[in-house]
Amino acid sequence: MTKIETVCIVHQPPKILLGMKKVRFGRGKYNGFGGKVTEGETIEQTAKRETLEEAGIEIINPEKMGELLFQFQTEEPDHLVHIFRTEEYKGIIKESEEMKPEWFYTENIPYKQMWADDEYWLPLLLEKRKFIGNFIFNRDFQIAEYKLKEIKCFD
Ligand code: 6U4
Repeated sequence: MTKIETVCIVHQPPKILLGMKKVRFGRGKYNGFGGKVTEGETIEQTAKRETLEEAGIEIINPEKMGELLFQFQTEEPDHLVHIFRTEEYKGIIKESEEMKPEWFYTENIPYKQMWADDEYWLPLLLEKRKFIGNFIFNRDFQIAEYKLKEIKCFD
């Protein structure tokens, strides 16, 4: 069963907001805010809800930039992740039980402490380019194979 999830990157050039994931899947990695799409919710609603829960902020006009399928050579199910970018938000950034938010200059993104795929697609997102792709991870969570392509828009 594929897990359908979101990731949202707050991008206010020259900085981006990431969160250090403190629990469960992806623990110890910096990532955008996000989580599973629940029943009756649109994907954009999930992106908003999860960013509010994890970073305490209300994102304004998030734009979908990517759709990525992550597959594993372990028991981990596939993850289909919808990636959003937003520039504006309301509220005050706050640490949650799941995430510790932190701003980074885009020239200083901590790729070594992120999912291995991020260094492939995050530069595209920062240039406001849209993309689709898939990544296959080995048992050490390194990339065994991948495909990534830029697209003009989502159907
Ligand atoms: P529960 O609800 O307890 O299962 P948890 O296991 O913590 O939650 P969740 O819902 O926070 O997982 O979702 C995992 C998050 O990680 C989602 O925002 C999607 C994101 N993610 C998964 N694989 C990723 C990858 N390869 N690269 C990336 N983000 C990824 O940048």
